[in-house]
Amino acid sequence: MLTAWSRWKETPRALLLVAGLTAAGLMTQVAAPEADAVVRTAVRVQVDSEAEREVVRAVMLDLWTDSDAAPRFDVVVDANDIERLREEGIEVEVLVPDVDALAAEERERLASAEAARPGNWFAEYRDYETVDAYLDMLAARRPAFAQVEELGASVEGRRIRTLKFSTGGEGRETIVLNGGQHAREWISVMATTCIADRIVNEYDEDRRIRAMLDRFDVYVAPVINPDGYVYSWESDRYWRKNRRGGYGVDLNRNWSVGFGGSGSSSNKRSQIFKGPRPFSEPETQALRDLIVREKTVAHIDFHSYGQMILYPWAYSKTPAPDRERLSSLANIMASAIARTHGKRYKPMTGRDLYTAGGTALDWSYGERNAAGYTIELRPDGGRRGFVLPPEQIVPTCDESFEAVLAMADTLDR
Ligand code: 0X9
Ligand code: ZN
Repeated sequence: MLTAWSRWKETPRALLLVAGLTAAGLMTQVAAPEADAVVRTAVRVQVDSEAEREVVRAVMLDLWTDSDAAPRFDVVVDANDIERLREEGIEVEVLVPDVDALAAEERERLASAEAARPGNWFAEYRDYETVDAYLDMLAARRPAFAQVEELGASVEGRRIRTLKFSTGGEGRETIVLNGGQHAREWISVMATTCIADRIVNEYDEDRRIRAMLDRFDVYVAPVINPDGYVYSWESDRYWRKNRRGGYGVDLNRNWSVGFGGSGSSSNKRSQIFKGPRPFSEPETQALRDLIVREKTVAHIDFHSYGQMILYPWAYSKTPAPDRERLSSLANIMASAIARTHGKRYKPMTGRDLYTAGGTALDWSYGERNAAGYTIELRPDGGRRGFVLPPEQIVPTCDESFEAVLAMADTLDR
């Protein structure tokens, strides 16, 4: 019997409306951090009018989270501008007094002997080379069903690789999981690598993993943006985009559905620079080609932060034709997460958070009719933002893996 879930692939293609070119949205112009020039402070602002929003935009150095729904969002400003914002009547809560000091503290920790010590690999963040080598180690452990595959190469020529899990069977439906579209969102790299680790190391004991692989091929690609990731380790902890031309393209604005619409920018300096045309970047091409080549029924693009499960559309207010199913699957994942360590991840459409044109989830759904999600991992707030304490890698992996298993189980019905 065909259930709602197994009929997923037969739903007629969504009619895609090109989002109106309202440039107002998220035109963030981001200044490069000048060495030692200013103390950069992450703050949560509460704005009560478009005019106040403009005041914040005018002074902000970086945008950490945005929200159209709530009048609150997290930005980085010069510490000297905080008083000015308050004088304008804007509520300002300091989240990280000195974001560069926080990054320096993390860098020191990573350089310490303790971080280098073998033991639990997931007790600390790992750099690109180490993650890439770990994929080979995982594949070697279970060659019967795990292989490493090269998906392509980045702008600077680094390889973009994925683990492929397949226990056989021709033309299986496929689940694609990726991390690291955004360089600074390190937890997305670690959580996806850890999900792959669980599949390899717990396959024999966990019948839910076996059930998933009996039914689906699963791809896990932890570092879609290797150049940006390396740059965030070596030069600028808060780098988001790829490294095209030194300015970078926001890979999560470079997909073709809603490309160039509201919530993306034509300005190279913007954090949400969309690039010259859809799929202009080898990193988005690599992931797209995998999703197209396989019978992809679900795609989760992991990000941070905010603890949210976002489903289509991100680019438009129009409800997605499969909105009910997308939302019920998001609720199922949120419950699985909550049961793990009690963390609340809020399900909503991408658009409910803020409009974003050219994102991966909209493309996977709109072009491939797959269940497309962005999961924003920990933390929930900006107290440390992208610099999540390493003790939280494993619990974040626990809850993400539960979400993936719950999704696979639901899709199987
Ligand atoms: O803006 C993004 O690309 C994602 N958030 S992040 O803070 N990790 O950069 C969210 C994309 C999903 N879509 C919408 N929120 N509209
Ligand atoms: Zn992101």
